[in-house]
Amino acid sequence: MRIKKQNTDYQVYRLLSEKQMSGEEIGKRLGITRSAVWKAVNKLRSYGIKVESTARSYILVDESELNPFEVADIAFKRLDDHIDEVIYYETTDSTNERAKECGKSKVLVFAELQTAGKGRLGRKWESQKGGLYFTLSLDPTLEYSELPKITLAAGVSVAEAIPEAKIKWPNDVLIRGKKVCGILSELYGEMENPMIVLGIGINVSNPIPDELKDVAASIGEFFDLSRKEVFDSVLTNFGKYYQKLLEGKWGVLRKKLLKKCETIGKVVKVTTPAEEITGVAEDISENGALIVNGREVYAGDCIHLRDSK
Ligand code: BT5
Repeated sequence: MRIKKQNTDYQVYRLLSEKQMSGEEIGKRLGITRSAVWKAVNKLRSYGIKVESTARSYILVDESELNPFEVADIAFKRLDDHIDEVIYYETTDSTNERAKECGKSKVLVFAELQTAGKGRLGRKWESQKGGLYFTLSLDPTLEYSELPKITLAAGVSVAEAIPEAKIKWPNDVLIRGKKVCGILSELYGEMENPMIVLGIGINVSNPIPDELKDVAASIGEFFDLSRKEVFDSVLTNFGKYYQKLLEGKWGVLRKKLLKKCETIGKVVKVTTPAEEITGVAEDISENGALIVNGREVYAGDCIHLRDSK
């Protein structure tokens, strides 16, 4: 299902999410007839959204869970100029694949569950119902060299949305050592003019398969947070930090990252396509790289071996 900012049903949802309103008032505000309002309300109901009607007004029954219009509302509010269409799936293979297929920027693809969720290097991302799985198709003017910073900005955005959360460089968010979020940013399109998608998977209340329980967890095992709360906070944070990146203010983000990143100060083993580097993770550079033994590393699998002191 596709929701654009200018869709009447979305506009009606947005007004009703602020306060109850008569059909006449909604019609006036949106410049449409009362019968068009009624049609839009029925469309919302057909998606399972509870809208009560009294003699005087329509009332949106407050939902603590996410529905497609709530996803769109949060995306449009929090990412403002950066998203103007939301594509919502009950089930899809991978939101990153769907976003790439769109071939345009300013789109957020969201799924309740993924049948072929992807990690890096062809690995699988378990995506059962109860988690958050979404992908942002980003500004086409972004240089692909910004990719590591975008992944890190997303990590900080998630880590700041969850109590106790820490970042394990480059793309994991952990609570008490267990992975609750993974991030996969990808380049696609033409070589000379690549586009960027940013995929985020967060375990909120989805079950974790037995074989991953030693390394992974859902937020719900530690904190009582709804998907709506987590989604809203993550997008609020990302909206802020993405703007900083577009303005070239990486320094602000780097400071936030250093506070949340538990990789710094550890002896690590980083495996890149070219080599394996073992040493102390000293810092995150001005370019968004991890500095290990004085060398810049932009991407790779990282294992924390021990504290350096
Ligand atoms: C990642 O890869 O952590 C990136 C995950 C990105 C997922 C999002 S969901 C929305 C969007 N659409 C997609 O298809 N993907 C993105 P990596 O660092 O390679 O970690 C993968 C490893 O994490 C697996 O090999 C497992 O060990 C572990 N893992 C798999 N599913 C997990 C889960 N739900 N929670 C925690 N760990 C998991």
